[in-house]
Amino acid sequence: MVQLAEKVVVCMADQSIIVSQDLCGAGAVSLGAALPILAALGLRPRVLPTALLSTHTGIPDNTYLDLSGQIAPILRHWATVALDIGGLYLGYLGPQALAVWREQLPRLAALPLRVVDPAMADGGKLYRGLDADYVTGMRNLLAHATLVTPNVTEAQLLLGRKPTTKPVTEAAAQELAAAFFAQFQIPVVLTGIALTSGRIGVASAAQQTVQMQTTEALPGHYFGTGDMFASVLAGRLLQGRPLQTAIASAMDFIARAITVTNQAAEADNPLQDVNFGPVLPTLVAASTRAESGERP
Ligand code: PXL
Repeated sequence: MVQLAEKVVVCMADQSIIVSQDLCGAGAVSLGAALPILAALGLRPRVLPTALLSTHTGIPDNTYLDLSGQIAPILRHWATVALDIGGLYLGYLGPQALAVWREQLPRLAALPLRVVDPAMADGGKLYRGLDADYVTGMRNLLAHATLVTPNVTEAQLLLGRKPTTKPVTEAAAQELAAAFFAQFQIPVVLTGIALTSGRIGVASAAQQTVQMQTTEALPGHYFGTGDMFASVLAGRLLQGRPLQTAIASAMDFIARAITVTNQAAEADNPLQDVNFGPVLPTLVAASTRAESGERP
């Protein structure tokens, strides 16, 4: 029986996923978060880096080498190799890569899982270097996704609303998720919602249903939490978990990672990134337990 369960782990988890976003040499965001997380989940990332940066753009004067010219040739080469891709996950792209993906994503419509995290803004503002055209381009890209994971600012911008920065009620968060689904007709997971109750919420909307999960708000404000969330979520969905289970797993991982980061008193970390490495084993253990029939 044990052997059978272990075999199931291998079969379920041995899946390839195309991951395209930038690589920041310092600051655990984008690929720096996605690759270890997906690997811990037993998945095989097939990586299309969109750009190489010295740090995330929260640090002034970061370097930026655009790599988007490589995306189409790499995809063409991959098409000649039996890669058996099960899904795709796009995160922070940058302007050039966004244009490339607007061409390429429609061609990958056969992939059953296409998660687009429209990583472009937070705290009411677009990230440095991105503008209103980027929002328009992202709106067009979303049409080809099967799941979108904006934070509140990104959802508001994509809906053409004025971004807000204050905590929102659960009802307002659910309305935002429902409005997003109504406009784009794509299931949405609205992440990292600061609620008036003082908790953090994740609202999801698909068809007529809006659901909300909440968790304790932990101290600290970190870069990359949205990337970590989308990575765990995409990985769990590729493992075949139901959406609400995948959301709970992503929320749990982030809470653990922030707790470890806060314990190390990294308040003076100039990159303001999360030290999630120590909690990666919780993803491995949860995969193994869940595949062998236990609850994660
Ligand atoms: O999603 C966070 C992120 C990813 N990549 C780059 C960023 C940021 C946030 O600022 O600048 C390049």
